[in-house]
Amino acid sequence: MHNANELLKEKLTTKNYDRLISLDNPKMHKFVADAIELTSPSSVFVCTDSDEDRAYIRELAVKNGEEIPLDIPGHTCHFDGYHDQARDKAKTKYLLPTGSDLGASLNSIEKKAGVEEVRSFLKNSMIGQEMLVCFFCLGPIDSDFSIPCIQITDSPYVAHSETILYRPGYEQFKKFGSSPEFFRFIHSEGELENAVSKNIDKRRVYIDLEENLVYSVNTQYGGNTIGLKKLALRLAINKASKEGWLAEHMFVLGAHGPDGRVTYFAGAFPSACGKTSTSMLPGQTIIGDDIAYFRKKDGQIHSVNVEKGIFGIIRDVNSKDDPIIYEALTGPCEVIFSNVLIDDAKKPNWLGMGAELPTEGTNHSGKWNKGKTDANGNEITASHKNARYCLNIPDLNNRDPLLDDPDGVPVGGIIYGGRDSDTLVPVEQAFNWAEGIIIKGACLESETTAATLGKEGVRTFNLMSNLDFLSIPLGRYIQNNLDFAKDIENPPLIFSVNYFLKDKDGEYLNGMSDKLIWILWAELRANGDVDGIETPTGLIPKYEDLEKLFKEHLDAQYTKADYIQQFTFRIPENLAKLDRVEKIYKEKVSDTPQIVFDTFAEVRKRLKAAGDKHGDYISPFDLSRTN
Ligand code: SPV
Ligand code: MN
Repeated sequence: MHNANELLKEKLTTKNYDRLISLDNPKMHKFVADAIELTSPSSVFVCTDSDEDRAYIRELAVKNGEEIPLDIPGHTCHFDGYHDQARDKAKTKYLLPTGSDLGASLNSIEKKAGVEEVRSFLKNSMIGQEMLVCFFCLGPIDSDFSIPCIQITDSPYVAHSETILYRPGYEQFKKFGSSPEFFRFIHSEGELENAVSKNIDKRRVYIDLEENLVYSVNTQYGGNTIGLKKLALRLAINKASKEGWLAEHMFVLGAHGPDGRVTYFAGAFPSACGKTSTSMLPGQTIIGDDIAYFRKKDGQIHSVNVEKGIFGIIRDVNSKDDPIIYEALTGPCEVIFSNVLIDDAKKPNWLGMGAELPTEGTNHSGKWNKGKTDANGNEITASHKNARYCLNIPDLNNRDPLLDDPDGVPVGGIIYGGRDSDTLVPVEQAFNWAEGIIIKGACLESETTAATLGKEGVRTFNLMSNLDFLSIPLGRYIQNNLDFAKDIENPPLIFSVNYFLKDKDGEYLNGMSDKLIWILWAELRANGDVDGIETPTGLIPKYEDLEKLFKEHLDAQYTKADYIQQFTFRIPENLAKLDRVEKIYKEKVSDTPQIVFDTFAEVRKRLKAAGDKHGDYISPFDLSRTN
């Protein structure tokens, strides 16, 4: 490339050139110039933080057909291609420099070959398109947590989503001058056919950890394209590991205890396992629903939401189970719906919305009518199971007042949850931080969902629900988590929750709203207000505390029979889980810290001793009598 500045001057209008040049950052200029040279856009738009520029992006998405205006002002719908409906794990790879090793669990490609391949797909990919150059900030503005980012994309849908999901970054870039420490994302949807990416076989998401740079091409689905979301999480995990903080796949919630007390919880759940709905629990306040950073401040662990919006799964959002989101989705605020069913009245419809669905309309398969099948003869549902909505948290009436606090919020508890039909009780506190990280976080398993491509319902290991996004060896990641609280006097308590326990007939043992009770019990525990009953793996609630919480918050009678059925400790299932997970660490994770195996051995001993004493299935009342 010849001089970056000259190229920018030549290709950009004066207005856009001035916008770029008034950010005094040569590394960023070089990145933009290289992207222009590579992708050959017909024009370049440099987006500042102004309302006018954001409106330009919004309107462009409609003009180019990537978004369709819906009946309510501010609402639009975007469709991804039929085979581009979820994160593509197989084609998401780390660009691995010669001589480095991320361990067998992480998907990688030799760097030189990978860069060549992805750049060949990006070559001339923006001919005839406008390149959008956008600046955002991960985490609150002007904070120790902030990471400035630049997103280059030819998709106004991607840029529009980011203006909703992230804090603006143009002014941040100005403040932080010529520092080379920022994340870079380049995305092209590639050739389009009916407004969707055509060359799905050439879909790639390649991540360069040395350069803090991610390439994404021939895809539109948000999880593959919205740079600041899961692509940035991968970069952040690597950065955090070097700098001694944590980047997690977690919501952050203000749980409201007695007398106006607010205790903040962060929680990790694999995609489509109740993370967003936990962050939205009635009567509580939301900081974030997907990605959190953690740093230590004044002897406490503090956390921020990396985002300011939600890219949530719309399936089963209805006025009864998710009233706050439902209200936002049916009211006049800015929302991008994706992969839902649009009817003649330009209304969005989705599975589980609590109303009868139309029998025809337009969805991710084009013109749709009930019974339509795809090329493989599978019935196409009205909306895709991974259909989503994208909205601003400030538009929700349950936003927490500390959402944008540059210091974040102090964390009182960490929660790990997954889709588990037969093993873990609904809520349990770990005995201490290390056991929490190892037995709750590092043992997390979940049955797969529609959020990634592939078969659903398969029990899979998902370390802290962050496995899809890890960019460092698994053992190191666990060690970082263990070490993080070492110098903290009273670290947050760690809990597991399980909303998906089933009885022998396959019926769920809990209602959707019960999760509120588990979180409020955790809130009481975090403040020392109630005692727990010891199990081999931690502490579970006493019946009378749950009975009171159910009465007070759900106006429900929680019976002893419910309690026994749900909180019976399952020794064989817990042992089997331990065996499954231990096998993975033994066989696949060569850098597993020894303390993980030692803790497994210790917990296995406790499980066996409890089984010998009480039998395989132990009623919580029997456990409480022993204590
Ligand atoms: C998830 O799948 O965990 C999401 C949506 O939050 S995605 O952007 O696809 O990652
Ligand atoms: Mn997520």
